[in-house]
Amino acid sequence: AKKYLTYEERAKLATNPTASKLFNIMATKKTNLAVAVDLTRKQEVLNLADSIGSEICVLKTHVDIIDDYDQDFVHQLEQIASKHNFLIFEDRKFADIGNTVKYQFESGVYHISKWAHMVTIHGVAGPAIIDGFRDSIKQTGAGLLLLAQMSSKGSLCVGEYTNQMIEMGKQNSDAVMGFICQERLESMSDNFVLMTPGIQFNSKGDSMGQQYNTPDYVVKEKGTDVIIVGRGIYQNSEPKSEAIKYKQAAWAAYESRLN
Ligand code: 6AU
Repeated sequence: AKKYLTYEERAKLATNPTASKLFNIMATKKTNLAVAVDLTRKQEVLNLADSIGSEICVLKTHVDIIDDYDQDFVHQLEQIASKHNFLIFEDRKFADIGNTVKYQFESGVYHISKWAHMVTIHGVAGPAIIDGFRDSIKQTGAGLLLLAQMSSKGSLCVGEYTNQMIEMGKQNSDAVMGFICQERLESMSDNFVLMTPGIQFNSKGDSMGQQYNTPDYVVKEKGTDVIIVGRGIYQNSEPKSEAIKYKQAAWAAYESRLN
C-alpha cells in the first residue's frame, strides 16, 4: 500500500510557491475543503465566502458567470480571503495557444493574473500554453492546475492524455502546482496538490453529465488531497453547517489514510 505523507511534509516538497502555501493553510486550518461558489450575483458570492471562510482552504470562482462583476467584487473577495486565510482559485480552464492565453490571463474585463492565486489549464494545445503564464507568475508566484481528468460522463481526459498531462506538470513543476483529477496515480509525485471536483453526499449526478463521489471515497480510497464541493454546499439551506460536514468528512479521510 502507498505511504501517504502529511500536508506539512508535502509543503516542504512543493516546487511551486502556491502549492506550498496551500499545503500549509490546510495543515494550519485543518481543512482540505475547497468550495466552488457558482453563484451569479457578486453579493451572494461575497456573503457565502465570509460565512464559510473559516472552514475552507480555497474558494473557487467562475468570474465570467457573475452578472454584476466589477473591480469592487475582487477587492472585497481579497479582503475576505485574507481575513479567513484561504486562497482564491479562478477556474478559467484556459486552453488556447500561449500568446492568446497570456492576453486572457492578464487583460480583458477580469485581469485574472492580478488576483487569482491559482487557475485551471487544459493541455490540448500542448505544453507551450504554460509559457503564456510565465511572465505573470514569475512576479506573483501563482500556481497552475492542469486538468488531468474530469468528473463528467464521457470525459476525453483519460488514459494516455492523462499521462501526458502528468508529464507536462513534471516538466514545468515551478509553474504547475497540481492537478484536477479523480484519483492519485503512481506517477503523480508528492510535490503536487491533487484537487477533486464531483463531490456530493446525497447525489450520484445531475442531468448534465456531472458525476459525484463522496469525500471519503476520493480522499481515502482514491488518494487525492482537496475536495471541491459546489452545489452540495451553496444550494443547501444551511450552507455553513453543511460546509462543516464536508470539511470534517474530508479531514477524517485524510487522517485515516495516514495510519
Ligand atoms: O459540485 P458541483 O457539481 O456543483 O460543481 C463542481 C465544480 C464546478 C465545475 O466547473 C468544476 O467543479 N469542475 C472541474 C474543475 C474544478 O475544474 C473539473 C471537473 O472535472 N469537474 C467539475 O465539476 O464549478
